[in-house]
Amino acid sequence: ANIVLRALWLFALLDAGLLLDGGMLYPRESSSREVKELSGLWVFRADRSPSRKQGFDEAWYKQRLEETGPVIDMPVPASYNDITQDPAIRDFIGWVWYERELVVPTHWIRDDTIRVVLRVGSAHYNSIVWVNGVSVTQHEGGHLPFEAEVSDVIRKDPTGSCRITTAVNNTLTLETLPPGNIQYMNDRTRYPDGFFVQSIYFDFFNYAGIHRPVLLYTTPKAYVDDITVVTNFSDNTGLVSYIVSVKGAVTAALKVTLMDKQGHCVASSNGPFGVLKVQDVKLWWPYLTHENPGYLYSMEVGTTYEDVYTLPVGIRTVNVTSTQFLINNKPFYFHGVNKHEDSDIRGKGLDWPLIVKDFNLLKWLGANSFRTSHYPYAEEILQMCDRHGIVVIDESPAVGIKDIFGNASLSHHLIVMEELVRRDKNHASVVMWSVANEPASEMPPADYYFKTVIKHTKDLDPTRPVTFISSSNFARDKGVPYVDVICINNYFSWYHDPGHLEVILIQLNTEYENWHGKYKKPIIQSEYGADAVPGVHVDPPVMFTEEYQKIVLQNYHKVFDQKRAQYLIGELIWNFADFMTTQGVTRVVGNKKGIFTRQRQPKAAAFVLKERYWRLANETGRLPLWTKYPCSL
Ligand code: BDP
Repeated sequence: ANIVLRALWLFALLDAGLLLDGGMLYPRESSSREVKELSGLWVFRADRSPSRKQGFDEAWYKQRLEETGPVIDMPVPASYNDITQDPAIRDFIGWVWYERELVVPTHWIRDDTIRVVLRVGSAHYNSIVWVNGVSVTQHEGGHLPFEAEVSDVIRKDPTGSCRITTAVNNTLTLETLPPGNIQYMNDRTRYPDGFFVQSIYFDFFNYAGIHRPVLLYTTPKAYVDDITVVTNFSDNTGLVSYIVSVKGAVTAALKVTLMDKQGHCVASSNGPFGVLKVQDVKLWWPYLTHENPGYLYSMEVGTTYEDVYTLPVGIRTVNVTSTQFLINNKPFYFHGVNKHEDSDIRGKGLDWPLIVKDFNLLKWLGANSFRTSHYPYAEEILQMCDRHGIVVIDESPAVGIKDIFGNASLSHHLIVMEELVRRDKNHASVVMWSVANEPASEMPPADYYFKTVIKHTKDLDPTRPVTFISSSNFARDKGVPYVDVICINNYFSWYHDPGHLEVILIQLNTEYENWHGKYKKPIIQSEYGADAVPGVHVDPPVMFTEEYQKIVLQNYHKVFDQKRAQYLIGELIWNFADFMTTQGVTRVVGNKKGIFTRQRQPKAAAFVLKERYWRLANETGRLPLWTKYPCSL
């Protein structure tokens, strides 16, 4: 019955009143689609005028940017903040302008059956895009992609020359996600003329710019606009329910083929929705729970008008009980990390060497999961998770929501959840949505606010549990009744009772008993940790040393080991690596709670965690064959 219900839900989606129009499939090349990546050097100019509006007043988008004034080189993707030697660029607030010129292939111009789409993987935060001086799209919020069809605009110039201008503004207000506030300091005896600061309520540097690849891609006029899959299995049979939406054709016959890794067809179907049955299914398993984790099929969707799109599909189920998290009906214990998109020079810019290094470190550590604290990560990272079997708690950018629960914030939050689910719904690795981090949910309006956001998320995707990340106010927390899994952050012996390692056992125990006693839901320790400045040693331990960080972890682990026999279903260290923050008296060149440095070298705590995670994997999972005799252990 469950299977039928899931399939029915999918079909009901066809009619659902979604706020967003259209799909957001990851751009992939196929026999019918070309992709032109625009990564590399762009031209850049920050609008330093006091109003930050000079660019609009002078319509910089109407000409080449270098004709408007001084420009500099800027790599894309990357945050602009750490690229130059100019502190005013590092700390810049307001509009910056990017430009890239290119020539599009002649057949894109001549063949008007080709649809050309411009896509931005993400830009922080508010963006406006022009092509050859014509405004083509606008998007609010970072971390998520947006796109626009630009066929007509580029065809106006038969030479195919194409000038892409993007204005990006990193200003955060009470109605953006994350929220922020601009404060003007008008006391001229204390601050210079025009002085203002951007207040933020989150603990990472507010990097800005074009953070993920910009590209042009093509589709035929009638094209596959969106695909939704929901998977299930019974005994040896895998079930893939799907819906395909095609745009640009009144009727389109569809052929859907599911192929295994060897390229053999294992199931096929016709029509815009259906259920594919896979005999002798190879399920998608997390890393360290199976010899062959992260198994992906390929679902090839083809239309009679000859658009072809291939989606990777992992077949697995997710369920939650009052004490367990089940993947493929087996209890799953999260032993993983919280990350940031953050590194030297690039800031939050997507960087392949960094991504691959981080996955190698996750595997070295024996981590089977991470949370995308505190915003959606690049799709390329989620694709790696699918392939390597790294389980993901996918978080929205709602971090630092204090007393801002008004209608405008709420509507924006709903749209962001919709953009997030639309983008990530087909990733096997994504097993739970997190709607916010540490909201001030003890405030009365938070009840309606979180009830609405969580309900909307469940309507969008009834197949995954939903949570938000709490910060230890169990008695007052208004949103918790609506979540499926309780996720808690706490920093005993750090922010509370600093220096007193001996409080951890009792305080953590009390915390868990309170939460579970009241709500009867499984618990994930979604953050815990301590800052350690690498290379600083004191024994007996004191705060900020590598020794102190180690003992904080070890004391937490004692309680984890008692509670995981009962209802604790996971532990995620804060943080995988050191990361940059706003300057402040508690931050010594950034947050140092990483078990790796920002350059990805291990601190002492990394070895503690590695030993533990491999032990947990041995107890709870099945190690892949190649790890039976790992030379590095
Ligand atoms: C937690 C926040 C996280 C911070 C961490 C810390 O969720 O963003 O970086 O505290 O202070 O409460 O290190």
